[in-house]
Amino acid sequence: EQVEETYIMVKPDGVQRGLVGEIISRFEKKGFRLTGLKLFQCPKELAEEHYKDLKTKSFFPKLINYITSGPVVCMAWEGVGAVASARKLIGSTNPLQAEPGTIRGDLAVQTGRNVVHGSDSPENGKREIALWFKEGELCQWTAVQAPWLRE
Ligand code: DAT
Ligand code: MG
Repeated sequence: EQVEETYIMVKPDGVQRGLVGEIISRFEKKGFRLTGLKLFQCPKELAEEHYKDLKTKSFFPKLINYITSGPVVCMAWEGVGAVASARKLIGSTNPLQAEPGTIRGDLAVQTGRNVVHGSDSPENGKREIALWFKEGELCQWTAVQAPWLRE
């Protein structure tokens, strides 16, 4: 049982479609702790660094265009097993294959418009939070519900 940090981001389509509250709500209700939150217009260089592992893919230029096409909502969430759990809440990359009940399964129809990002490993969680947030933008706090979430 490892406390992990994960970087979650509402992509520009999620912001444009008015899904910010809905998406935040799913992580809140699950019981993770929010440690960072901001609306942000992502510069091209940051998008390229974030998705650097996909640089050789044919869809890379379109992906960068999409992510920089409007503001995103950047979030840092923390919790036991938070990385894998958040990926489950988000669902498969292709929203048509994502299970109902997941964010992508419920709210999206195409891979190129899949409304939300979540880190794929604890290492990438740390890397991405450091990439998208400055130190003073993150908050550590004690949630009053903590003893009601874990015994
Ligand atoms: P995920 O976002 O589920 O972690 P990923 O890291 O493999 O998926 O890819 C990052 C994003 O790139 C993904 O959310 C949407 C886009 N993408 C991935 N595969 C794609 C494909 N085959 N065609 C178009 N866009 C793709
Ligand atoms: Mg990924």
